Amino acid sequence: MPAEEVFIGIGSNIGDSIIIVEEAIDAIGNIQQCKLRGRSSLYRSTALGDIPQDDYINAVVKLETGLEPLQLLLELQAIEHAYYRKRDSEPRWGPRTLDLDIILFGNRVFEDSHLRLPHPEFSQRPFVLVPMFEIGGDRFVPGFGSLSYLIQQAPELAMEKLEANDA
Ligand code: A4P
Ligand code: MG
Repeated sequence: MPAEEVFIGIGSNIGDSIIIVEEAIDAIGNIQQCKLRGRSSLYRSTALGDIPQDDYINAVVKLETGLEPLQLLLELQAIEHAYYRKRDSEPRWGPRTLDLDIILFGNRVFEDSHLRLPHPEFSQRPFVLVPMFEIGGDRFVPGFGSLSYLIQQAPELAMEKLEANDA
């Protein structure tokens, strides 16, 4: 299959988030035409945004996929739904059981009403940038700059990496 390298951001702050994120990583690895090529540690961080809510557990995975971006988005939404995320009743940036975002899809730049690539907020989110750096080291993201530069300029956010035995 002609494979593209994809980074997916995973977040949860409702329920047993550590277990939910670990199960989501397994589920992503089982999507058709997808091979898991790397996964970050889990990170706990203060919620970004104006709505007071619990801390998030976040991680990033790297995939190779033969799917097209919108096909992959549908697969990810099916996994979100499996965790009973009630999309219509949740405020934007509010608490969520499981949130899966496509961060980068190769070097594709794309925008329609369902999907924006790269993810519009990724460069401002330490809980995405730091796990990406952990998986793949520094890399240049066209139109944005290197991950190390982006990490330096991103807003500060209280964040800790969980060791394996914290789970
Ligand atoms: N969509 C467009 N582009 C993408 C993409 N690249 N990947 C569309 C995935 N989906 C994309 O998504 C709404 C729609 O975005 C989807 O139907 C899809 O077609 P959503 O997941 O329901 O998100 P939302 O809540 O409406 O807004 P948004 O901006 O996606 O919220 P976020 O960005 O997911 O933010 N703080 C910490 N510490 N950690 C977090 O993980 N997450 C959020 C939620 C807020 N604060 C956080 C965290
Ligand atoms: Mg989302």
